[in-house]
Amino acid sequence: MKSPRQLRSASHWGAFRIEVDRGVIRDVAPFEFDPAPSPLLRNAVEMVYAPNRVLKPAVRAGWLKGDGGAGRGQDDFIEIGWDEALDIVAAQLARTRKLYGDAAVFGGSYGWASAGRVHHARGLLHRFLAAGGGFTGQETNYSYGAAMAFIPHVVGKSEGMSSPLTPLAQVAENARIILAFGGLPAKNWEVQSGGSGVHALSGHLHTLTQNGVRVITVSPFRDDSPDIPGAEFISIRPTTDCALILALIHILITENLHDRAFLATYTSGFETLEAYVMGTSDGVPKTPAWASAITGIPAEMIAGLARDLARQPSMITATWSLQRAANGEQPFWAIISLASALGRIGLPGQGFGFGYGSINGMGDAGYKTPLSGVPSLPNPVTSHIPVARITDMLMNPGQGYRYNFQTRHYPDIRLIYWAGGNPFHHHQDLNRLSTAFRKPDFVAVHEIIWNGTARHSDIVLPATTALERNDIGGSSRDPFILAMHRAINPMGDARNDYDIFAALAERLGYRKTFTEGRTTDDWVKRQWERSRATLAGRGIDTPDFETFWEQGYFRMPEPKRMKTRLEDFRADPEANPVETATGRIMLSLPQVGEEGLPPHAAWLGADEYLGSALASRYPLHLLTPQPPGRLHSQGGLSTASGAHRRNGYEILRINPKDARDREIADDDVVEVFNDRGVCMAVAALDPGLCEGVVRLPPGADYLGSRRAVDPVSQLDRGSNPNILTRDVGTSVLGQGCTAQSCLVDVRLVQRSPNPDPAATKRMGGS
Ligand SMILES: Nc1nc2c(c(=O)[nH]1)N[C@H]1C(S)=C(S)[C@@H](COP(=O)(O)OP(=O)(O)OC[C@H]3O[C@@H](n4cnc5c(=O)[nH]c(N)nc54)[C@H](O)[C@@H]3O)O[C@H]1N2
Ligand SMILES: Nc1nc2c(c(=O)[nH]1)N[C@H]1C(S)=C(S)[C@@H](COP(=O)(O)OP(=O)(O)OC[C@H]3O[C@@H](n4cnc5c(=O)[nH]c(N)nc54)[C@H](O)[C@@H]3O)O[C@H]1N2
Ligand SMILES: [Mo]
Repeated sequence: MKSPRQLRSASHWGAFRIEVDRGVIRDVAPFEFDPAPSPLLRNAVEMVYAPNRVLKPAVRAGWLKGDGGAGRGQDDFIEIGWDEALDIVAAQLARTRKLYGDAAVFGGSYGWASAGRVHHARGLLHRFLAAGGGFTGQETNYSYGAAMAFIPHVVGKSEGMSSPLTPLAQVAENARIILAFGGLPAKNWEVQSGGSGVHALSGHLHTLTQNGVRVITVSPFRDDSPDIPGAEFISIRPTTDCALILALIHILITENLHDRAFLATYTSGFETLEAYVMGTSDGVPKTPAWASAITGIPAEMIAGLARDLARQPSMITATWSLQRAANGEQPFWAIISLASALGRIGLPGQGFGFGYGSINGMGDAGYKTPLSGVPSLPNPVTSHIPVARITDMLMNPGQGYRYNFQTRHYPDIRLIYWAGGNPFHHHQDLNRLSTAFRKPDFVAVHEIIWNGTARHSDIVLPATTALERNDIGGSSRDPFILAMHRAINPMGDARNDYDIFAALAERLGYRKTFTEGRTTDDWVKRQWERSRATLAGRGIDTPDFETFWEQGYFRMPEPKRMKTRLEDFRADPEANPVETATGRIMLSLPQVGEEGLPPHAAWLGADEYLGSALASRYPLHLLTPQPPGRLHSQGGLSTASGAHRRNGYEILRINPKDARDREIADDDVVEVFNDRGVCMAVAALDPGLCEGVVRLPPGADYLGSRRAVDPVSQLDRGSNPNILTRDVGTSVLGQGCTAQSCLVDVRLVQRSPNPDPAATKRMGGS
């Protein structure tokens, strides 16, 4: 493919231009149309040259000795040649399929990989394994898995978690209040899956400010509130939002502020919810005073908020993190119930929508930018699991479990294949996962970084990064389709995931099925042609491939006004019913009752939160929000990520009072611990954090290996909080990840070598 004059590429954290000098990337510059380029931009380049880059195929020493997997995560690796490596992987796949069947191959391989859509590692792995007979996969996601499974039962399939939100521009125009559970944290808008040309949050915030919309954040952390004049903040104890929302509904009912006509026409089951909220069904009225004791929010403030919402047009949103907790289905169901009681669903810019604070591009104008990767092939195996149940699956083959109103059974996994994800970043209770990963006969990983997942494999195959291959990036919610030019030759012996799979398929006798005779560059051109065809169908002209490739981007025209969510349903509920059992929004679901849960949104508490029994032993609630400075574990050693570390450790935010109780000062090295494990961090006192709450972003490497001693302290412990988080599904409804339901305590390990006198004084003060 011809190289353009200006080299360009994209990452999940934005598009950029590249300066190359004699085969080395010298610098990157922001995409010229991005109004707010991300400070993470250089991460893409720093990952290419990272000191822990995987450069050659390598096999685990213990595997060569036939240790049955016992040394995974601990062993040394021995570099081997590509032919030998590919022979090993092909032979192990063939053996597993023959002896144990195709379901014994686990290829779920959850993970973000890189931005380009052709070289999407997980999609390519699925295609490769499907063509070879099939595999056990993973469904839903870590982001909003519980809601993804459950919310369609409440509002219908096409109004589920993947459908577009009401554009924020319409919200700004029509709503007077945005009630944002979890706020609109700027750090989350740095990234967008697939890459983006525009970082849109600052623009939206400007419009909201101009239109005088009240943005009310409810969160345990003040910084989640956007940095705009007049932004309001209500501090709440983590994972107690559902209690607050029920109390808001209680006020609406008692003060007759609820929209009875809306409830009667557009919803079903309100009476059941009402009986619970008023306490007639369980003897506990969900009053503001009741909610205040759970949430820590003054009762008068709750009542005032309910009255404000009843008076003014509103949009109610929550970050996805709210449902990444025990019974995480409940706060989302409660929000839909509250929005129904307010009766504003389907009116322009009003109602509810989840995730405005979660990721770049939410609430876009409705671009529907068409992008596609190498197509999937049908998977003949149906034993897939809800994504976050991986350790349970590995530990308990054959065991039955309830999920999404079905009984399923875990398959018996003998081979794990991972490409483009880092379970030793993303999963909970990592010491348990580490044990589980030693069970299968064989583990193969494609990686670009020597991380916890690579070290838990038997063979690591070095993959290229996006800057070493041609691709096309972008997101359906961004106005740009982005050319991703190969800037340099592959580092070391790295190969494209696609070429690795093609070589394996060759050995296994199905190369043609996998490649269809195409090279990766053929696929890049073909994917552009597919986008073109889709756009032609919408009457949008596009240039030919060569012109697009030289230009480096294609900008979508501004779309026509997009509808507010459920606008058609509101206009005519008979003609446009929602796809639920009653054709209406279901505030009560009898089949939830059959699962042993209340049949309506309910406050169920949790084993781990500030009000649970365990809080007497572990009195701090640990939140593990998305990391600023990097995407999950990607770019962990980058400069931008380093700006959020101190002395080699991640920063643990702690309320000054909780710090004082433990004689901890700013910059002290601390241990964060519970019964599941311990990790280390540097303390930062932060009065913006709710008392009893600590905050440590995930993404640090899992150092459950003697290869990875901490670079500064030489202590063999890192800052990976997923050592501490719990690995139990949200509930039988969604079986999502519950990382946010986690109690810990913190103790001082080492005084800061250079204490900041001002910080010490601050501590002694308040
Ligand atoms: N405690 C806690 N845990 C969480 C969360 C939380 O909020 N709290 N959030 C969860 C969420 S929402 C998510 S989405 C997950 C994210 O979890 P992941 O998506 O697994 O995290 P990443 O670090 O992005 O992992 C991508 C991996 O792919 C590798 N990679 C990148 N490009 C390529 C490529 O082209 N080829 C190959 N072969 N490899 C490549 C990277 O080096 C990296 O190791 O984490 C979840 N975990
Ligand atoms: N910089 C950066 N941005 C990212 C990512 C990244 O890795 N790096 N990952 C992306 C991905 S994959 C995803 S899925 C999204 C996830 O998006 P989210 O799930 O929305 O992200 P979080 O940071 O976990 O949570 C947002 C905020 O919710 C608040 N919060 C936590 N628990 C509670 C609670 O119980 N109640 C209330 N009211 N608030 C609470 C936290 O203070 C937190 O700052 O982020 C995306 N954005
Ligand atoms: Mo996510």
